[in-house]
Amino acid sequence: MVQKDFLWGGALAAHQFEGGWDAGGKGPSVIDVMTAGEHGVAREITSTIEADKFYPNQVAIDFYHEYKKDIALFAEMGLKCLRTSIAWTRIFPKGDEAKPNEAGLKFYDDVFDELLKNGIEPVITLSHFEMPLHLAREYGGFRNRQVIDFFAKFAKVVFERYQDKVKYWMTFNEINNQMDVNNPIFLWTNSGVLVEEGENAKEVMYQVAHNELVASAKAVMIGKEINPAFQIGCMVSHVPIYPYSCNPADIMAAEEANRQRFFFADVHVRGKYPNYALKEFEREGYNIDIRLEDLAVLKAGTVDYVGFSYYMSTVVKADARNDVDNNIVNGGLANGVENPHIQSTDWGWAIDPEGLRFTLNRLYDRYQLPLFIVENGFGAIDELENGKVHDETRIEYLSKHIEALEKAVDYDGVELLGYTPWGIIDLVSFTTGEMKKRYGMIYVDRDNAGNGTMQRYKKDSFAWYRQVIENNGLK
Ligand code: BGP
Repeated sequence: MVQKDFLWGGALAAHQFEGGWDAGGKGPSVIDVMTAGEHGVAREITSTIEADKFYPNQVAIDFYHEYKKDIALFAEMGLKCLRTSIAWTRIFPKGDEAKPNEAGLKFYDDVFDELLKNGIEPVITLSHFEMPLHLAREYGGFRNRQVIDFFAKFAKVVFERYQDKVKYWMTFNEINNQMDVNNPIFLWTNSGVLVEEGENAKEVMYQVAHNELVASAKAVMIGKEINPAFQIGCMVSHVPIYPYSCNPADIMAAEEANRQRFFFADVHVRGKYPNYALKEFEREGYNIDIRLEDLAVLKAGTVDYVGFSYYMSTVVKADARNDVDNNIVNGGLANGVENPHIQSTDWGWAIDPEGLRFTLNRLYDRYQLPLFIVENGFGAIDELENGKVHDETRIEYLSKHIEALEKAVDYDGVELLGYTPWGIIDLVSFTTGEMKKRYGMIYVDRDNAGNGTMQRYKKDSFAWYRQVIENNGLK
């Protein structure tokens, strides 16, 4: 049984559900120039917004205009918290303005007030894949140290404005998935960076990562000064990488691959670079601009908790190393060495509830900080029939993951703040830009091409989750 004040909730990200991409003075973000792809077809990053292309995040599910109705549904479900993000471009439309955009600030005041009125605590990510496009195009995104200051200013403005409404914050969403330099969408959406011809992608990534880690640590310092009661966490995607066999070579290959996944949280939590990374810079001859004053900032701005997403696990085999190196993160992991013991979703993501318990133990052992599962879920095709969606497979997926987290808390003694399943209401998929990859407990009538009534329907999982929350867990 989890503790009484356990934060059962749901997770969303501004660009995937708000819509209103140019409403209330909002500027374009890096995600607003990403077209819709589909499974196996990559999303295109266009240089401007082109009239003949479809950009699914522009309207998304139009929470911007429907927020009161949607929050009423979240309240009916009994959510104790809602994890979402603030669109940086609502507050600073271009990113480098002297003054914030009042209409954008007011929108989140209204949303947070509505949530609080309904007994739902907002849990907020500062940057979930949507930095201002202007900062990406004109400044080179996080390649440029000036962007550290723009981010710090954005953080200061929102911390000050919402200090009495929000306690739990996270800096950058899944900051570690940009380690997968083979898929350009990760570096682009995290940092506003595209690798150019002739550049060493990994070296670029580490430079950008350094600047972003400094920006995150600065935000933590600023936040703590504004309100010492703030709880500010990092947010990483955690995909445990299992050795294929007990062959020591496989074990070591898995260890090395896992380290790549841990790198970002290691810095966020410990406030310094791990030796394995410094050795890699030396070995590979990477020339990273790390200044003395940065080291002091990293040390002073460590996080209070570790927020993470968990969807799947993967497998490493020493003699398949080259393939694995190309597949070491996130969506890409779905292409890793197949695990004969587990099944996958339609999108090839391995379904591994036991892996969640393993992850919780691993992260807790490594960091000795409270953890927060801020994403977990089952992306699937749902059928709406006579206003109903019978999503038993989702219920089964979530039940097994909740069982695993309960075991980690109850039996293993892991400190866990809460659980917010991803996409509590259907929204645009990040990796593919589709609507048909659905996670929600509330169905939204909208298809991949943007057609549909936008009407909301409760899926079977809606009532099931309400019961879980009411019981404070599975009974
Ligand atoms: C994580 C992101 C989310 C979300 C989720 C599911 O990587 O933080 O933004 O979208 O994965 O991924 P997808 O939407 O591609 O199925």
